[in-house]
Amino acid sequence: MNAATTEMRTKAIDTIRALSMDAVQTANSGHPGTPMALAPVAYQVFNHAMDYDPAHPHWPGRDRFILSCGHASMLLYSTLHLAGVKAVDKSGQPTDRLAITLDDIKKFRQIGSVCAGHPEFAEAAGIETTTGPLGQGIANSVGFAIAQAWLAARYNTTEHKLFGYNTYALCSDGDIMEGISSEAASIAGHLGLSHLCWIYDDNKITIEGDTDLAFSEDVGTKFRGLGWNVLHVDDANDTQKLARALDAFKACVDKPTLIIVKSIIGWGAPNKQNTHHAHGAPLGWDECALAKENYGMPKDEKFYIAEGVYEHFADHVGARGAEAHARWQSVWESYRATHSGKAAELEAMFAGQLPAGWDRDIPVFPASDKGDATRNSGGKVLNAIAKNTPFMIGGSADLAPSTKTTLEFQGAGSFLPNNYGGRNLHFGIREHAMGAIINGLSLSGLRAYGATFFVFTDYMRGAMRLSSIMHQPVIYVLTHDSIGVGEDGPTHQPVEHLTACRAIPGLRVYRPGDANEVSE
Ligand SMILES: Cc1ncc(C[n+]2csc(CCOP(=O)(O)OP(=O)(O)O)c2C)c(N)n1
Repeated sequence: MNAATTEMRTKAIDTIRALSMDAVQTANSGHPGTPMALAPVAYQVFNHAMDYDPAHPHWPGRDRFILSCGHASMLLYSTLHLAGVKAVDKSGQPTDRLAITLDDIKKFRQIGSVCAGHPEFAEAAGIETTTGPLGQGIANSVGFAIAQAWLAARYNTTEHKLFGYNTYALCSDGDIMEGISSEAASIAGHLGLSHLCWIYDDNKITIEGDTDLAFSEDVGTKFRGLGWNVLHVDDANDTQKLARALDAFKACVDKPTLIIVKSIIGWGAPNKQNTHHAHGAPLGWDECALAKENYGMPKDEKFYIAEGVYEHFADHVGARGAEAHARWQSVWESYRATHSGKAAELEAMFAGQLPAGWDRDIPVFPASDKGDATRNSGGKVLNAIAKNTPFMIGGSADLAPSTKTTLEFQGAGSFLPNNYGGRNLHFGIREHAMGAIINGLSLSGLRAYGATFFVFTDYMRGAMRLSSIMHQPVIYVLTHDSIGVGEDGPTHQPVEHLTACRAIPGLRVYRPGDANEVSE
């Protein structure tokens, strides 16, 4: 790499930093320190690792990037802006407009800007999922990776590698501490999801201070124990080391990868870096100016983008992505010509539609005095719909025999480490991760469902709330909705759960009273 390229790379990275701190300072609220620290990581992943076409942000074969530490939202917004990611219209087609304009960044956290405090799915193309509640994004990423593995198993052919994409998730100490991430990492390791890469920002700082206050686990050893490929980068500013780690991720074919990156929060801000004061409050214009001086940028300019920075992104993520997309497009054209039936299924999926005839076998149940448990009719209806909706998958948190949610028709099968084509997912006893994973499946285009006893919605409410906020058509099948659950006793009696679910904004709660109400 020559000196001019290195200089431009540094400028590009520092521009992410400066835009982020200026936006936070202008809003007078937000989180400047982590975008400043992780700018090289976002730069490297987008420009040199991902196949992502900014001109077609909904291209189905794209690599995905999730910012799980959503409070660092300016990192994502700055990067998507500089990468020139295009806005999409209602049908997901790219337009000529930018998804995130400089004006949006200047109005960070203000009403009317797509740059909300935390990234909100569908506000701007390039935001693959809503994040903010720590742990959810990385757990979503497991759903993304399961979707990729499933789509590859079901639709790829020897000549047509339609689905080989990678999912990158950037996460913080808080993400890793949350219980949901252990559930999600455990199942990802068990399944050997090798297209999944978590990048953990090991900066040792959280809101209350140093992580020594509450966190002393050996994350690398833990993840190795969970079956992950664990890599280390000892300096977030060393893009060569980041590049090598990202290459090692791509070379690993049997495990998910965790890259543990040491960073300094608020890097470059002389009085605040490496302290929790850089986490969640504006630095102050004086400190911003000092940081810019350190970066070699004009210290009094705000929202400054040096000449050549946009072009640098266009020459890297833009050019790489356009090439990868063009290659994919020709594979897709050939697939459509030779596998028209399967291609039609995928087209419906890409368009967010249900296939024609999805409801044609929904049963009508004869009237009966005795009636039947709605979980039984629920299982029949679910099977009838799934049979005619080829891209519908789901499962239960180890309760399928009770929730009656096993897909039993021919060819359904189980999704297992050695069989990624199965349609029955076995989440294990991990309700919270199940909720986040089905969100990830849904965001990947699949129709997804998850099942457990109604009382255990307590264990996955965080994910259910996000399904609702993101308007994802996931289905939660919640059985044993009765205080009459018998000898299981009070721990298994859903008492307040109906009210609690109905209180989640936008969550549609149906409580069928008999078999035919299930069908309806
Ligand atoms: C589930 C959840 N609990 C609490 C918070 C509030 N919160 C935001 S950031 C943060 C911790 C910050 O530490 P870290 O994750 O290491 O991020 P960094 O300081 O490196 O930016 C907390 C507790 C949250 N966003 N989500």
